[in-house]
Amino acid sequence: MPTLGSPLPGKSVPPQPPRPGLRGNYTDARPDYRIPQQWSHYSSDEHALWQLLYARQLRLVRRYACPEFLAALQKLDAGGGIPRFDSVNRKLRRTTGWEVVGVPGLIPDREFFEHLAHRRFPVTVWLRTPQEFDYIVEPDLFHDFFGHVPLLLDPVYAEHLQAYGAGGLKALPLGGLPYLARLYWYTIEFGLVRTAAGVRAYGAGLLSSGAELPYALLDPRPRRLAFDLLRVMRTEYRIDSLQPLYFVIESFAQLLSDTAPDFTPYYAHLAQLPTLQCGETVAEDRILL
Ligand code: HBI
Ligand code: FE
Repeated sequence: MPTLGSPLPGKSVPPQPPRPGLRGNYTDARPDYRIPQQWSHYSSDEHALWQLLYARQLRLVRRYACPEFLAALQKLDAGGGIPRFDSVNRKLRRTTGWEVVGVPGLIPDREFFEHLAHRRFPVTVWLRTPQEFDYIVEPDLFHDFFGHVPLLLDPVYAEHLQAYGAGGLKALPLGGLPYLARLYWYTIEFGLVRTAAGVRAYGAGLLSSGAELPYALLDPRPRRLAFDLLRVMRTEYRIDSLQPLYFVIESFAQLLSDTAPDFTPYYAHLAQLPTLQCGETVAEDRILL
């Protein structure tokens, strides 16, 4: 008689969520955590909620997002309701070779990096509830799609994200994961970029947030530092509050070139340096107003 929890003979163990308490349903996920989007299962209320989230964010991104994001968002034309991944993928594939794959939510780092390294972006298939309109703890369909997917149409950003995934797979055995998680946080999630019109947002956590997008660009409280790869990889971050610190790149080309070298020597160097809390300052910091 198999003990509780062990798979029945011939049945494989379903992929486990990376931590307990996550909302998504992982039981039917494939070994690489993909699940079908099942677009026909979304209710009219969910499509209506998507339209409201999209309309609110569109007003904000027009003022605060980088031009590359705005141009890509227009191409995706996803404001009318929850987009179909298969039709978005036809556009993505012919533009930068990327595609989105449905997942139940957060997935373990290895599988996440594996998808990015093969130009597949994992997008959560479930949408937040109306009560979570302004803030949600876990990344949902709106955060992942509205925040992360448009810039996959930008060739330089798309190349960087694939290189980031490949770097993640190399980092796993080297203990580089915490450093890469910080890099992801301060760029892909909360990054700012200098543009001809001034500093603008490219990070998905900002672009999909009603409150943090204007805060990141207008509020005098957070510090905005010039991007410095090792400084970013030394710096802790907080996941449950508005960020006290943002990093500003000059361009996606700079992000791509600064992160192009092999990181192995960086990990050895970083292991010797004290971790910085997000409120700390070091002498080399270039503070941008
Ligand atoms: N899983 N679905 C999903 N989406 C993410 O953004 C994500 C993840 N797993 C791990 C992860 N991000 C972070 O650890 C990155 O820093 C790697
Ligand atoms: Fe995200």
